[in-house]
Amino acid sequence: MRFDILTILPQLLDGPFSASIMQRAQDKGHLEIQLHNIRDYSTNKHKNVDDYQYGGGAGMVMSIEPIVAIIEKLKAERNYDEIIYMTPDGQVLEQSTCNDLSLKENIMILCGHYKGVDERIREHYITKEISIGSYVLSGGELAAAVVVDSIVRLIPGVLNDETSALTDSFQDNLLSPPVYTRPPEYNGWKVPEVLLSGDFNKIEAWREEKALERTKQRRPDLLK
Ligand code: 6GU
Repeated sequence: MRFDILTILPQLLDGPFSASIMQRAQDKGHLEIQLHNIRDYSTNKHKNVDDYQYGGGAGMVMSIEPIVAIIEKLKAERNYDEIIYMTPDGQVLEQSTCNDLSLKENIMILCGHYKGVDERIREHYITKEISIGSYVLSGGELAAAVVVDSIVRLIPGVLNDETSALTDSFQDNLLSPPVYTRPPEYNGWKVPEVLLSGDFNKIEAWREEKALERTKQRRPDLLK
């Protein structure tokens, strides 16, 4: 799977993709990530990538020309399954969207800044608009890292048994049950007896009960 990420701040994305599961996925050949600096495609002499908005008002708008230049260049090289725009007014990211996107081959992601991109980019190129929640970030880069991470861990072969995505919270609309490791007693705080029992059926039943209890308490919206 390949991601092309269009950004005015590529340095913000160097860290998230160069450790742990994301780095391993690239090393194993499951994943390729290319960062593209939109400023490199600016043709004006100051290398500007934004301009004042028509109609007035505070805040700059990301210009059409450099973004179209890079999108067209990339589209000429391969077919893209999705061209995603990261924006607080997009559709809020859900596990079901991550699952769908994990089946794609080539995804382009455009990171918004300032007041956002000229609307004509959205009308003519963008196939999906994603937000990661109801709050505002300074730019779409950190949100893009969240999107990529949530997708990459679903690509077959990226996770091993110990880190399997199948038992993640949200995969079955349930939060995960509590987990424990050694020692069985610390400071008088005991691990629930059933987990030490070796009775697989009882343990599974306990986990399901706790997952449901937790979901009812914390995220009743998931059960509807
Ligand atoms: Cl995708 N971008 C920005 N700037 N803020 C956000 C967001 C995206 N998702 C939630 N807040």
